[in-house]
Amino acid sequence: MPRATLQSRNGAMSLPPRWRYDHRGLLFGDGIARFRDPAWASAPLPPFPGFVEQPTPQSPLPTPWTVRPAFTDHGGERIVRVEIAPGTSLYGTGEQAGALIRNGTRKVCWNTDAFGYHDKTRSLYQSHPWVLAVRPDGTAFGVICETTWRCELDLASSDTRAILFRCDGPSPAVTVIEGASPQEVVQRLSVLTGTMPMPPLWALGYQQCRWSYEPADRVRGLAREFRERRIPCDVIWLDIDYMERFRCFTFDPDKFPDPAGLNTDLHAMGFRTVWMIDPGLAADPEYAVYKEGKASGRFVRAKSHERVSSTISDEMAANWGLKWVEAPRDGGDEYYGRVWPGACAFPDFTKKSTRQWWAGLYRNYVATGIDGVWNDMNEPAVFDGPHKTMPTDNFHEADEELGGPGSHARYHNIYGMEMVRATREGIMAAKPDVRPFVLTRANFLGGHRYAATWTGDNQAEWRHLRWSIPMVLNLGLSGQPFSGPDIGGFGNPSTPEMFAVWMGVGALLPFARGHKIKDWDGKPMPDHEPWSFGPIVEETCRRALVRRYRLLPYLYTLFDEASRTGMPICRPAFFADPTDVRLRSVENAFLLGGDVLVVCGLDTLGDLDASPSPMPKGVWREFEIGERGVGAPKDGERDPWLPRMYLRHGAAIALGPAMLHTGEKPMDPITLLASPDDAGVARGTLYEDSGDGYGYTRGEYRRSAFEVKGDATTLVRDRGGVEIVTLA
Ligand code: MIG
Repeated sequence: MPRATLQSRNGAMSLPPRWRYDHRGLLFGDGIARFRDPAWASAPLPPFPGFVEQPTPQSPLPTPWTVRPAFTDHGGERIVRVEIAPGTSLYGTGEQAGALIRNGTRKVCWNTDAFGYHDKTRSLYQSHPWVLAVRPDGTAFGVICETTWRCELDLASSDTRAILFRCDGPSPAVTVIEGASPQEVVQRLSVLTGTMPMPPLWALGYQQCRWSYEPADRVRGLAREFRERRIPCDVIWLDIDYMERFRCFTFDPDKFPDPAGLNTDLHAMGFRTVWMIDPGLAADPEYAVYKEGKASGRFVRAKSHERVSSTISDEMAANWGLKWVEAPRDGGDEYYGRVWPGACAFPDFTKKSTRQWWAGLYRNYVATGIDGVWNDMNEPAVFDGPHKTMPTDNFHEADEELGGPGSHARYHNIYGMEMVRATREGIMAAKPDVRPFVLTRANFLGGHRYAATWTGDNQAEWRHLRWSIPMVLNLGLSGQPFSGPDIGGFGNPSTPEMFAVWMGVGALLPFARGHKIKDWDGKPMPDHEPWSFGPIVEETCRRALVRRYRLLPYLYTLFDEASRTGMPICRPAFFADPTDVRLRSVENAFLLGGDVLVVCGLDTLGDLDASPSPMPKGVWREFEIGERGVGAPKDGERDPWLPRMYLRHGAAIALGPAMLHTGEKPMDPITLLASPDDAGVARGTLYEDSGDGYGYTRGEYRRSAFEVKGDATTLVRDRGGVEIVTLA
């Protein structure tokens, strides 16, 4: 029985709590067990929306089973404590700035529009009540605190021998995942939370964004400039200013009089387009979408004091000091919050019928040739709301599938996830033959099933550039493999050097998009395109993107793996050897898949004082990828701004030709880059399909495990050649 004291949210210390253990625990699959507070055992367990489906118990716990959460109540919160052995390294916790290793940090799961965030910011845009723990011996476990309510992940308690969760709302069930390695735990997490569906190949290309490219002719000019300068790019993004007075699903008649024509022109140049849609709908009786929504009662309701909570009796609520207010099913008025268009109403995405209505709005919209959708501000961000969001006593009509009618306090953290779920369904219904692409700012554990993400409004500062890597890594360790930062930094002007270095790093992260804020210091922000900083930076950007495009066959293979197994695309260096504790906090280097190690020079990351990070054991051979040549870099030929790349001993990866966009030509010929092991053999995998559509679900793909030995390979392809380059 742990004797540590507990600190409550206001910092007060109290007597050692009385911890309760679930001595039953139930096994839900290989290494997956669920526990409940025995004092809550008679309360119905609400569904947990992070899961694909609510798991069913398979058997009692096997013995031995070491990780057993303890439960208590304290200061009106439900507290879960999971003991950790000394030397345990903690990761996950979703989206948070700062160090890769999360020991000593606190995070509050409460989706927040966190403009200007930094490493002390407790709540960013997404919530993942999930901690991954890697023991000193390299075995691992993970803990899911099954709540959608506000929840603090306290890894900095005076009780440092424990992971603590402090939750609002009813006592959560807690799922523990055991594994022989962190890789196994992360893959088992995806058994519960699902995997990312395969995106279209074009979404792996470089993407150019800014707030906002306008009017339409500027967008055309931007597209032409990419092609004229021969800088690879697949996607151009349209931020809010394309809308008519910020009304979603409309186009400004002066600036964007012919969106279909614009999309056609961009498609002809080999570009795809992604356009923004926000959740807030102008509460303007003349605005058709709002009128329709109001008439059919689609919106979140404002406060009412009656409770309709069905899961907890009044007696239990009083016993455990619960303090929330629930609104009646039929009660209250439409809630209005101020966002871009002024007063807005917000669709209640917790209802299937509302999601279907919302999905239907995309039909005419994407018929203009829009390829992907960007859902922003879906925490939801509300300019005049408490803590920049809705009041917690707003009311959602939520279906039973999510837990039934309840307060915003209960559904806040999944608002964004339920929105992108609807958006994805809408695009799929409108374009049944292509794979949807949705980018979201807010999300929740499991939300990678619906949308990719970016790390929100970062700043053009060296520390933000450095945080890009651990943020993407911890999102990957929390189930979201498809993420990246705003390359160049969203706020503040970038320096030329910072921009070049950021492009080099960003080009090797799963989602690669340059983006920039509209104004700065009351003045319009200067452009931040790859050529905006003169020819030297432009050449570095081109080299960075040539690397990415030639790596696409390997990268696409990693997306295939992530979509089947839940393995992240970018992985922390310690995945190379989880028993090597020296690697636990390496964050200027990361693994791209299992075979490529990317090392960013600390000097290039602006961190001159840090000491160099250790390399994983074994032979890692450096390589460079140029427009034509591939192989070991020669001294004096390296671009000092770009990260170095190393290939694992015994690995072979598939590279494609240089191209300006993914649809320019087939991936021919394939170049196999090999780093032979002591027996002279290198092994790899290549996944190939048509790059879009659903043929791959009907067997129209090829996944080849191949070998390279000398100048021979077992890789078979129908067309195009196979060239072999061996690193000696
Ligand atoms: O209040 O649409 O994070 O990427 O450019 C700002 C304008 C709203 C926030 C997003 C940012 C986007 C911006 N949006």
